[in-house]
Amino acid sequence: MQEAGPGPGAAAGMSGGSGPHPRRVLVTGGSGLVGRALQQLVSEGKELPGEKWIFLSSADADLTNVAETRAVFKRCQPTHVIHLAAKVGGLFHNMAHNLDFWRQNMQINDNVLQTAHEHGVAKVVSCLSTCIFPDKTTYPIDETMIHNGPPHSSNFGYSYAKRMIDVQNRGYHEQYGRMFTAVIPTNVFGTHDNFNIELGHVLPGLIHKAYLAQKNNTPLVVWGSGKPRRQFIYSLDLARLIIWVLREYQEIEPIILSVGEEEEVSIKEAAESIVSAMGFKGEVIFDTSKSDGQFKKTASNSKLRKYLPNFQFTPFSQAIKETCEWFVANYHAARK
Ligand code: NAP
Ligand code: GFB
Repeated sequence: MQEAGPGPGAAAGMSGGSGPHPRRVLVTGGSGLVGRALQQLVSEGKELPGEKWIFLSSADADLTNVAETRAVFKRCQPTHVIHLAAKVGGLFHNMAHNLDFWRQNMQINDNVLQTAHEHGVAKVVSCLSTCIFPDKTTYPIDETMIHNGPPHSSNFGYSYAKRMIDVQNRGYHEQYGRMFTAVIPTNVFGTHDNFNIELGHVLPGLIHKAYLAQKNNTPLVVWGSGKPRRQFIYSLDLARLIIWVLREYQEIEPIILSVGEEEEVSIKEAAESIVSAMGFKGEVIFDTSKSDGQFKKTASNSKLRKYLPNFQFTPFSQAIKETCEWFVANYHAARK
């Protein structure tokens, strides 16, 4: 359990927002990709005076277990919760374990939301994902479309579990007036990601593979055709937006947190950015025997832009460069 006490300065450009002070903000999943980005911002002084931030890992409590969930809430006494903890994986991990993704995420989410309710937590911000939207849809996707049809078959377990958070949030608000809301990030990447090639997401997987290809003088193998398209958000940008949601966003309905549609890139283009950032000079080949997964899930960030028209995302090439440099410098400590 990582704790950050009252920081040296107020969060830049953030008002106090709703809820009691001093705040005790409990971050479930605090040791993961997004959690570590939040930790970095808080350690840089983004918390408000008098706030205490507590970052959990599964070592502090297995949140699929209700007794452990209750015990850690009792210990931490949070006033606010950022709920990131989840069984998370890339396309190939999801395809192989849809039931596990369903069961574990359903258990985690029900335990965290019900325990937060029992503790009278003032606000919970949970996480959905742009990959949970209906596969057969019009574009761009927006927040109103979550339940308009089945998700892509590759990750139906994860997708349905995540959709239930939206149902739970509405239930806790309708029945108990709880301010339980959610964000819908697009594909996230950054330092402290899961760089495991079999289980992780595409960008950390390609960064790890490029590192090994360079070291072993072998080709870089990109799985699939490279044609699918994705919007990628840098974990530090997502963390900045999540802090804003915690303090300012007052809707129960979820909000998409993504770069604009115009920032969407193909997997091939993403691979080229990684090749450039890693300085890889070898051959790049596409293994089309591997699944492409969902072709696209182009999401609109116009709701976010209505609130934050001037928010600046880190340029993709800069974020990729920072992530690659971190991975090379921390190869032995990185999750892989
Ligand atoms: P991550 O790097 O895999 O981290 C997952 C976090 O959840 C870790 O802190 C992990 O703890 C914790 N956790 C997993 N199972 C747990 C359990 N049974 N009990 C307690 N803690 C548990 O995930 P992430 O990428 O940061 O994702 C954070 C949130 O963003 C998730 O809700 C995810 O669905 C959502 N999201 C992610 C993406 C993406 O592209 N990464 C995109 C959209 C939405 P340990 O460190 O101890 O394992
Ligand atoms: O990030 P990713 O695994 O998940 O991306 P999704 C998969 C896409 O990248 C497919 C291609 O088109 C793959 O063929 N790809 C190329 C690779 N090389 C690689 C590689 O080395 N590793 C991986 N993983 N892919 C996930 C959902 O979908 O999106 C999850 O399944 C989650 O539930 C996540 O929500 C955000 O973007 O396809």
